Order: sequence, then structure tokens, then C-alpha cells
Amino acid sequence: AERAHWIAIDIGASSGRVILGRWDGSRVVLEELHRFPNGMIEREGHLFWEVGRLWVEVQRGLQQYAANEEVTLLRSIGIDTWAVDYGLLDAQGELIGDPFAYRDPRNNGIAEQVDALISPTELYQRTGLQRLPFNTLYQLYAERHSGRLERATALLLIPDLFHYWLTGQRVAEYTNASTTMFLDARQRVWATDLLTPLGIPTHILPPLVMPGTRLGPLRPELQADLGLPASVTVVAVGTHDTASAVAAVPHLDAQSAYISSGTWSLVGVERTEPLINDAARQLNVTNEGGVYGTIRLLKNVSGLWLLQECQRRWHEDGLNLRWDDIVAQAATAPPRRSLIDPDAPEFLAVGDMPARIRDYCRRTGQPEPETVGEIARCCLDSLALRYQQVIDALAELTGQTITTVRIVGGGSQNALLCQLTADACRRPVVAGPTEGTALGNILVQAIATGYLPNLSTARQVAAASVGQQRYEPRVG
Ligand code: LFR
Repeated sequence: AERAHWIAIDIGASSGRVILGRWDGSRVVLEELHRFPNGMIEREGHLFWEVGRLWVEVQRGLQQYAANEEVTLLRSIGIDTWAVDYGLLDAQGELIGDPFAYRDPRNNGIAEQVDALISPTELYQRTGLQRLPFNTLYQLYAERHSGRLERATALLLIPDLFHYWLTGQRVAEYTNASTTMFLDARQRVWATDLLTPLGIPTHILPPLVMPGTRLGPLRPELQADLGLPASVTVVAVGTHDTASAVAAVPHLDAQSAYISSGTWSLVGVERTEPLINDAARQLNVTNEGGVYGTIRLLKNVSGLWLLQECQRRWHEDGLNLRWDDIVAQAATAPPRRSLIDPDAPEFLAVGDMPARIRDYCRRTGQPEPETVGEIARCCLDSLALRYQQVIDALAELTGQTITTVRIVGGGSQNALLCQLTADACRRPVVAGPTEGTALGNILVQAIATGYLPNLSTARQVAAASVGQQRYEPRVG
């Protein structure tokens, strides 16, 4: 069988990875080439992503590949990141400042201001998108007087910004564009008429491309500099990380719900058409575009962010706790002693998360969790319970019977959370792959470069390529 390599660049809110996928004719074996931290940085009360540093790290990972591997096997490179955030380019093609991070406080109250200009019902009808305070539409409205939009010649979502740096091409990949709240969910084209009444320029939107599109070779200087063959192409994959993650869920069918578990937990089902009606709007479920014509009907649940932010706070207080220790302490803490709504607005922002969790419990007449174990247990119990609510609501909304919960992403390694999820959802959980997003990124490249015929074969390859762990619900 013909061997091949593909490289996935996968950058999440807390870390980035350059991952090699080796194809042996029947399976993809993943190998991490380079890993680097990511996180928001604060400047003058605002939160930004350091995309320049991320770009340096990406190039480092690619150089490392070129130095150590059989580069003639490399077919393509694909990138995915979190959604909604964007960079603006000036007339010279230079970035106008670092991109704002979606948790930036400038978005507070903006959705309500937009409500007065476009009815939320109409926005939902057109875009099928859940109302989240940081949808790109709201972010652009928040900065309509910043001076940046006037100077901009292009708006590029974060993966498209890297596409531009890699290839010189300016495009908007569809899966990520579907999270902006100005993409028509059914027609799958820009809904520019939603932006005009808000005073947001529409000439800055690049042409849409579908996932699986070959964007072309690396810029010649970059290709030479990295030491990669001229034949390597950049593929626009499902550049929204959640789209890539769902592409790699083994055995995903109409009886399965998935949870893409990382900083966020994206809890949903896969469909072939958007589901947009009053019940869907009231549930605030989103219809995000997936790869190969699929739709991700899902809800954002605040995920391991709660604990990541606690860990950061504890670190500031001089308590250096490893992730595994935090989870181990949660495992021995009393179960379901206090519960929070993980999606309460106060948990979205950066800050003193342990204090906010205690406040929430006090306000709601519950015992205040004090120890690391108690706080972590409260977060994990609350997440599992929220997953159950969302999955049951999705089953009712779609009329589908959901028998299995499939968890991919970093959180699929968290055995405690997986077991609590099985218990709360009263359904078996099948966990893995951990690097689901990178695998989905690579599988779309494998299709785009002619090694696999379609998504269903790609999911069979995913199942054959990775280990999975099963958790049965405990009754009681
Ligand atoms: C997950 C994710 C979610 C999106 C959030 C913000 O990493 O991409 O799907 O809602 O980040 O972009």
C-alpha cells in the first residue's frame, strides 16, 4: 500500500499542536511533533490572542518535521482552531493588532444592543446559530467605532489567517464561517444583509470555500525556508476545531450523541439539514456547518474551562497543582454535594473561579465547596448533569432515540468525568480518541488528496486507528 503523511495544526484555547498522521494503507497513526501553550493575554483591560507567537510555533513544528522525516511523503497540511475570532488585514496585508479573544469584556451587553436593530428571531431563522455573547457578529458590532474596521481590507477567522500566512490566499472556510452569525444556514452563503443595518462593512468578507478544498502550495519563500517539497498543498479542512473533532468520531450514527470535550464541551448530534424552529430557538441550540454537508446540532456547555481557570487561580495563590492531582482529589470528594449551572454567565469570564463557584453555591443555598477536591468535584458533577440535560433535550427536539454518548478530545481521557457522564446520562459512554480534532483534520486531508473516498470510510479508518474506552452507567 502507498504510504503518505499529512500534518494537522490544531490550536485550542489552552494549547497548540503540530501532529503528523502516517498512513500505512489502512490506518492513520498520529504522532505529536510539537506542542506549545496558548492562552489569552491581557492588555489594558482587554484579552487578546498572540497569533504572531502561535505562527512562530507552527513554523517551528513544520521545521522539525522537515528535519527529521521523509518529507517526500508529505501530501498536505491543514489547520483548525477555535471559532468566532478574527484578524483584520490592512491595505498592505498586515494584521491590524492582535485578534481579540472571545472572552473579552467588550462583548458585554452587545447582543442586547443588536436586538434593537435586528430581531433575535430573524437572526436565528437565517443563521440557525445559538446566541452566544461572542458570536462574530456581536464582536464586530462591539468594535464598529474602533477605527479598525474602516482600515480593514479583509476579515480572516483565525485558521484563515494562518491559511493566508501559509499560502497567500484569502478565503473563509465554511465550517468556521458558520459560527459568525452572518452565514445563511440553509443557503450556505454570507448573509451580508444582516451586517449592513449594523454598519459593518461587508467588502472585507473573503470568498467562502468548502472543507476539503485544496488551497494550493505554500508561499515559495516559506516552502524553501521550512525545507518542505514544492508539491505540498494546504488543504482547508474543517477549520473549526469542533467540525474536525466530530469528523473523527468513530461509529457516529443517528443514535449517538457526541461530546467534543476540551476547554468547551460541545454536546450534540449530527444531522444532514439545519433544524431551525421555535423549539430549537428556545433551547438555544446551534446549527453549525460540518464537513461534507453535515450539520452539527449542538449546544456549547462550559467545559474544562471551569477547572482550567480554577487551576490558574490556585497557581496564582501559590498552589501548584497538576491536572491529574486535581482530578484525583475530585474522585475522593463527596459526590453531588453542591451543583452549579456551568453555563451561568459569571463563569464565562476570566477571573477568580473558585470564589465564583463558592458564591454561586452560597446564593443557591448549597454547601460551599472549600477544598480543591470539593471544588473540582462540583465542576465535574455539574458538567455531567448538564450533559444529561442537553442530550435529553436534543433527543426530544429531534425525535431521535439516543443510546450512546461518544466523547472525543482531551476530556475523553478524564475517566472520572466519563464515568460521571455515563451515570448522569444513563447511557454508555464510549471515549476516545483524545486527539480527535487532529485526526478529523487529517482525515479530511486524506479525502482531499485522494486517499479516502468519503466521510463514512474516514470514520471507519478512525475506528480502526484509535483505542477507545467504554463506561457503563452505574445505576443508583
Ligand atoms: C471549541 C470552540 C467552540 C466555540 C468556541 C469559541 O474549541 O471552537 O466550538 O464555540 O471554541 O470559539
